[in-house]
Amino acid sequence: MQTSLRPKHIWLDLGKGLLSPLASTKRTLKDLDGFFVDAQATENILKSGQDPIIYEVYESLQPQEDGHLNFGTTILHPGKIGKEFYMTKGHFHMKEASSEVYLGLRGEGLILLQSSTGNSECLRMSQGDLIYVPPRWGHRTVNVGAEELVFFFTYQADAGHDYESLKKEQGFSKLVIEEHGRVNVVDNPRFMTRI
Ligand code: S6P
Ligand code: ZN
Repeated sequence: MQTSLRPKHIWLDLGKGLLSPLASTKRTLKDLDGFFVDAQATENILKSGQDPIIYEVYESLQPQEDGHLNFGTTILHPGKIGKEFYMTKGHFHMKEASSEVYLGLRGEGLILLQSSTGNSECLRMSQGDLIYVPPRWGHRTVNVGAEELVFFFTYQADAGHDYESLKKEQGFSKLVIEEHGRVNVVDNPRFMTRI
C-alpha cells in the first residue's frame, strides 16, 4: 500500500538553485575517480591534495513506492579535468519503466542521453530547457560554461539508480571536451557497447 504523506512546502531559490531547508549531497573529484577520461589529470589533482567539489544535489526524497515523486536541484560547478568539462556520474534508473524531467534554471550545459539499445543524443540544458528523459535512457549532465549549471529534476521515487551499467561500458559513448576554445562532443575512445 502507498504511504500517505502530508503536503510539503519547499522553497527553491531560483537564483542559486538552493532548496530550502534541505542540505545538499556533495560529489567531489574523489567520488568521480575513474569517470573522467584523463585518468592522469585526475590523479595529479588528487595527489596535490586537492579534491574539488564537482556538483551538489538538493533532493526531497519520498518513500520508494509507486505513486511518489522525488524532486530537487543539481548545481554543477564550472571546470575541467584535463580537456573534459565537469559532469555528473550519469546513470540509468533501476526501474526500467521510469522516466524523468529536467528543467534548466541557470548556466550553460548539455545533457548526454544514451539508450540501453545503443542510441545516443546530446541536448542543450540551459535556462528554460525542458528535457524529458524517457524510460531506459541513461543521462549525464555537463557544464560547458564559466558559471554554475543549475537544473531542477523530478522522477519516480521508486526508480532507483544504476551506475554500474555505465561503468561497465566505460562511460557514455560521447565525451564533452574543450578543444581550441570550443565545446566539442566527441566519441569516447574507451567506450565499449554491451555484448
Ligand atoms: C536523479 C537525477 C539527478 C541526478 C543528479 C546527479 O535521477 O537524474 O538528481 O541524480 O543530477 O547525477 P548522478 O548521475 O550523480 O546521480
Ligand atoms: Zn536520473
